[in-house]
Amino acid sequence: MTAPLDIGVLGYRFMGKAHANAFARLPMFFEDAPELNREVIVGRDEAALDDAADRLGFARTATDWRDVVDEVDVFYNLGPNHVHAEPSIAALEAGTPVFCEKPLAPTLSDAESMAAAAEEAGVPAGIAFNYRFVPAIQYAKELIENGELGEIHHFRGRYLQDWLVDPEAPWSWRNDAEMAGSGALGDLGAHTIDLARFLVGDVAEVSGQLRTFVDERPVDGEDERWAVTVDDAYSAQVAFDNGVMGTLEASRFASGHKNDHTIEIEGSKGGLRFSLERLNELELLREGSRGYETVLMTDPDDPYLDHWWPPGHVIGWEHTFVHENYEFLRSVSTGNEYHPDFGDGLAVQRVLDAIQRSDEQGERISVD
Ligand code: SOE
Repeated sequence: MTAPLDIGVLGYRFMGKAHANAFARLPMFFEDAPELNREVIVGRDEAALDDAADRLGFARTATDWRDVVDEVDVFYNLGPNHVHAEPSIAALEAGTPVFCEKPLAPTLSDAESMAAAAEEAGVPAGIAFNYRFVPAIQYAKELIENGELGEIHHFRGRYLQDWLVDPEAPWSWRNDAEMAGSGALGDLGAHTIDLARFLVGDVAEVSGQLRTFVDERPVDGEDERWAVTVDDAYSAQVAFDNGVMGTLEASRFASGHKNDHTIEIEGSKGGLRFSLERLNELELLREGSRGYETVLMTDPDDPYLDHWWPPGHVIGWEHTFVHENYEFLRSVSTGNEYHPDFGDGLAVQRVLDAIQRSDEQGERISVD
């Protein structure tokens, strides 16, 4: 019998909860998932850490990631973007597999160092592009690979939220270029670009536009306003290596849209449409059909669905984290390759960087 994997997690807020939920669900629903010990949770605020350890089921806490990265079997980096590089590289240098939240880093050069460290370490290094693990997206990939949509012509992806449309919404690290790298572009656009690469192929050229609508925001609990140094929204026209045309967009100012990630793909034989707000469905145009039909993705032979409920019993956003953790942790225990990995994270980062440069230079930019 193999020993359980000791898990160490940096970060206990939104993403900490999403991954801890996945750790708890895995033994219940995925019989062949490796056994886990939720060993240690890392952060700076001891009281908040104790509370998080209790709620999320971790055995102990630590206030310095340096004490943890070489002690555990897997290191999860779920902190803000500016703490992705140093702890992840240290863990990889200690030979510890790493799973890191997206985008890979605030800057292209940090992302390059992280991908190089992963290459050198030769252990699994995954990035949390969880939307690959929506059953409808996996099914879409199968359809495209089997040629059922024919030759792909168009990719359209937009990720719309509205939590910053109120100018009095408080400042956070997500509004700061040093800590976040970029705004809607890196936080939301990274997901769309990953799906574009997963479903359609690599991006060769971009023409991008970034915009900040509110330049400063109130700091919670203080009588001050701090500058917003990232984009609130971006859009880009992209050309894929294989000739596919694409348009991408993300915003935190899209009134009425809460977490609306939409993908549309058209090919010579058919098309598909996916919306995260209806994640159990895929709209499909099949060859010879006059219009789109809505397919409910809850049958046991749909990707991952045999682990959950009887047909028609829908799943949610949190299940994408269970699926990605299942695949990643199995790659840790079996030694099989995991994707998306740090190489995929770096490829996305190159596109993010090119879109930003294209906006700054006012011209179309080649991704390499
Ligand atoms: C931002 O609001 C956010 O939480 C992103 O950081 C996540 O990656 C996305 O899945 C949902 O929205």
